[in-house]
Amino acid sequence: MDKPILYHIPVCPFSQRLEILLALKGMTDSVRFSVVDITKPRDPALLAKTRGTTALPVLELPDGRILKESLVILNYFDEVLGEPVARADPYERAVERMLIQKEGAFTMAGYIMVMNQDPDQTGPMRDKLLGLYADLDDFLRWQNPDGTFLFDRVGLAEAVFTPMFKRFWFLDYYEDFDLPDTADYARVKRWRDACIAHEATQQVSKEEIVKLYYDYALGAGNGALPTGRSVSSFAFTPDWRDRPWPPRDKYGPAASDADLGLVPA
Ligand SMILES: N[C@@H](CCC(=O)N[C@@H](CS)C(=O)NCC(=O)O)C(=O)O
Repeated sequence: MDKPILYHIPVCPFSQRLEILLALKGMTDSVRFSVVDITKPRDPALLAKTRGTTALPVLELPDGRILKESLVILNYFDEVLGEPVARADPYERAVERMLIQKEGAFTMAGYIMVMNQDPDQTGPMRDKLLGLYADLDDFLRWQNPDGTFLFDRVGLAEAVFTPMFKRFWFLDYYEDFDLPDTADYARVKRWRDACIAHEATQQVSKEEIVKLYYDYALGAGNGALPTGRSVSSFAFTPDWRDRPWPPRDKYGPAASDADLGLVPA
């Protein structure tokens, strides 16, 4: 039988949500992954399928129908592939959705912080993100104070948040940000660390995130080039494993293509 095609960018957190769900179901093979290089102009044939939008992931069903938006595709996969990961009880499913509803502001705060180029804004941005972590902590203490996950196992909320917890390694590296070791964050820290460690979420590593997102730390997102550079840190070649770790100080001298191992020195 023909498989649906998932057009995706390998390190994209929104795509990783779907990879986690498929891993939880043991059904990674039921989808064909088609890799898109974010540093190159988008293929017109794919643009025609998406009616001009460029954000990925995009799912193409065997009959040509298209679905966009990671949360939409996540729910679709959960409904059509194998046993549902979503909670069976309607109230619990609503609780799961309440937590998932918080992902947009959380994601935004972390990305704005890594891309920020004004050192005076670091403090307010840190406070904003800590406030959002505290809100997650409160929610988890409300719903499952003594547990690790939102419920008894990794579910949809974990599939949604874990890719962001892993992307926020770029805050650890470039902003020296981590959760304080205080009671205010203990519950969300337990959740975050267990999500990061779970076997179904191992599609990316800290080294990969830190190296690929160097350009974000200079304020250039989505494969855009920082001033003076000719190769994006998101380039597929040279492979990130063969490149050195970028400088941590995002306000210090910017690394060149050669410093980053993107072109021969
Ligand atoms: N709301 C979208 C966001 C997807 C998104 O921003 N994807 C990024 C990659 S991580 C992307 O495709 N960027 C390239 C572009 O928008 O052209 C979703 O959840 O699917």
